[in-house]
Amino acid sequence: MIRTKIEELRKKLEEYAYQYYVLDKPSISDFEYDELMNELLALEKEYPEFYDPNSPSQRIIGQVLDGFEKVVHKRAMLSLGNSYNYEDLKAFDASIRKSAGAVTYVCELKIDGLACSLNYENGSLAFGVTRGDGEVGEDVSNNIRTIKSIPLKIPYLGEVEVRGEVYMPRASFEALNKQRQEDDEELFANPRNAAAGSIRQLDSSIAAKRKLDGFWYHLPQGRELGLNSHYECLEWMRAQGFKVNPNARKCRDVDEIWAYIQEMGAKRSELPYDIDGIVIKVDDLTLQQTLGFTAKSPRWATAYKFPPEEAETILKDIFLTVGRTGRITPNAALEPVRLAGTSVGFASLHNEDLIKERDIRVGDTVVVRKAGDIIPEVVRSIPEKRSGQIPYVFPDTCPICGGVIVRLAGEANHHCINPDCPARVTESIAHFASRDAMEIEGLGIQRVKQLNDLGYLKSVEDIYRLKDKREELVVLEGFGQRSYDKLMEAIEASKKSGLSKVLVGLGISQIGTKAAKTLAQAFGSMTALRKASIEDLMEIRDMGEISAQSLYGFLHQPNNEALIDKLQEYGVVMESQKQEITENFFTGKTVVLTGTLEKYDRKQATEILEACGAKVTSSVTSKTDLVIYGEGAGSKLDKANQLGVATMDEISFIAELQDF
Ligand code: 1X8
Repeated sequence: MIRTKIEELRKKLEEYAYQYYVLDKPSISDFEYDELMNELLALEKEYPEFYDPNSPSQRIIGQVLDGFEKVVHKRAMLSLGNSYNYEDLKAFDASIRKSAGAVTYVCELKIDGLACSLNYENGSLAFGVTRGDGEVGEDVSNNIRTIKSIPLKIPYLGEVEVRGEVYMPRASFEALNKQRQEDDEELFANPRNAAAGSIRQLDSSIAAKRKLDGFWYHLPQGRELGLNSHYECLEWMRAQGFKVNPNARKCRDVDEIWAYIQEMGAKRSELPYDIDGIVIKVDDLTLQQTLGFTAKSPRWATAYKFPPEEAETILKDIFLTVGRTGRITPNAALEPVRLAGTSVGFASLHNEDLIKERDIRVGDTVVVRKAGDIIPEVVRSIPEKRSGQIPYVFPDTCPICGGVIVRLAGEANHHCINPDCPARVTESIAHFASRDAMEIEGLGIQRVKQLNDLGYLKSVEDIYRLKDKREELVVLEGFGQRSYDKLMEAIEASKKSGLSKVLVGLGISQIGTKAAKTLAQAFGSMTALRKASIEDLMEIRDMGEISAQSLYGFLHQPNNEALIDKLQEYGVVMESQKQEITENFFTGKTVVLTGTLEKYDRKQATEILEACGAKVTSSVTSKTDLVIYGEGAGSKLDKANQLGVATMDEISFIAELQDF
């Protein structure tokens, strides 16, 4: 029977995946695994009637969604209280001992990923949800299924929820960023951001390529399953096929906990994944229940946070970089040093004052730290290790164009004031092409610099002239027919980005994504915007005098006028596009608000809905699509129910809005 054959293959493949990804003990070769998978794929294609979302084939095929469904968590996903030192742990232990005599704790690693909830029914993965704000998360089942160590089937047949952390192993993270660098794509700051970005991909074939993993550490229904301790919960999950971190340990007092913390702290940099602390939980489930929860977190657990990791190294040089606006940032070139799992060779020094205050000199031995474990910074220098280093003098010329640099009174930053400074020009062009602006994929800063050096890209408008240079460009290093054609397609498509994207792309001081959207909606076209006075501009929501002056000044500066004219001539659309309202749940709906909402007053809620493309009316009729109700809603809600009009409470309303 075909059905039996398919089911056998699925079962075998899952067993092999378990051995490989959970136990780390592969029992067949990759080649044999691929053979079996191909056999399954072929059969499933031929017999689509046997489709199963939990077939191992779904781990690689993937699905494309329009958006994620919101899911209200059956039990809130709480955060933990924090501890930072031995005393904090003593206090935590004392508060527990008030309710109990001898207590056993379980200490575990705190994985730096994103918390998710897995829900099984009839032995199958039914859905997987992100933590979200703890109350409402997003259904990311398709992406969860691509994580090979997560069981799609489990022996237990009841309804059960398992919680844990989805993370990206360091090796996957490094490989991903390397690839992104080659493709001139924005890099992820750390494995956690990369994991979060991957789990929120609408196309799960992308998530499948991201090599995510997960550790599972919480079983909210432990007691209902007849278990007595958290440690037993971990064992139960392990027996069901979940990947449970092997470093959990029972501890009987604060000194044992402290020893565990020291031991894991020392092991931290060698782990193949990031951790940001240690979680300490009361082991006994009955005691957990007695202790209960505060509004925000369980009383029976705490998270010990590691202090930011620091390392000593030599400051080899201080060099300046110039941004799009001419702002100059001093940076430290360091003797590479390992810090929180990565090699650090550069750090920002922010500005002149910071260098002076910390008396940081070239050649010094310095202490570096990763602030929030993301951006490395120079914390201090160690003067005792100095041998003749002289105080740093901030240069008075731009390192790129050699022009004067100025620091205005009351400002922390120096600026290069030469508008033709090559650094400013290339950064401006790359900004115009960036994701927030015209979204021209393939025109990152490296490519812009290359084309600028060669004279092809001296200003933003030159972007739209590259299409006349095909023969010269396809022979350039790292280019070729295919990437040239792709770039030209992206450039052509960018012309239709619409007014708000153009406004962002022009890089006008004070005008960011949000202001640009509001302006585009209010004025509808560049022509109208150019005619507006400062007063007209100030009438727009959230536009203050400084933003209005900045925009007005920009639009009436002759060089900018010429640039905008040129762009228009090349076919860049400068009208606000209908699609500027990203199609969303509320678009096109007739909505009635009733009762008192907690988060917004009536006017704010109306503005938000209108910005979503909804029409807000006051009475419920058969034409009403949706009634959003708050506290104390009465007759309008009753009427909606009578007429069978859809209704929505405030939590779902807010959840729906979180998409944008
Ligand atoms: C968060 C985390 C917990 C654990 C590991 N990593 C985390 N990020 C664990 O219990 N081993 S518990 C937790 C939470 O309750 N917010």
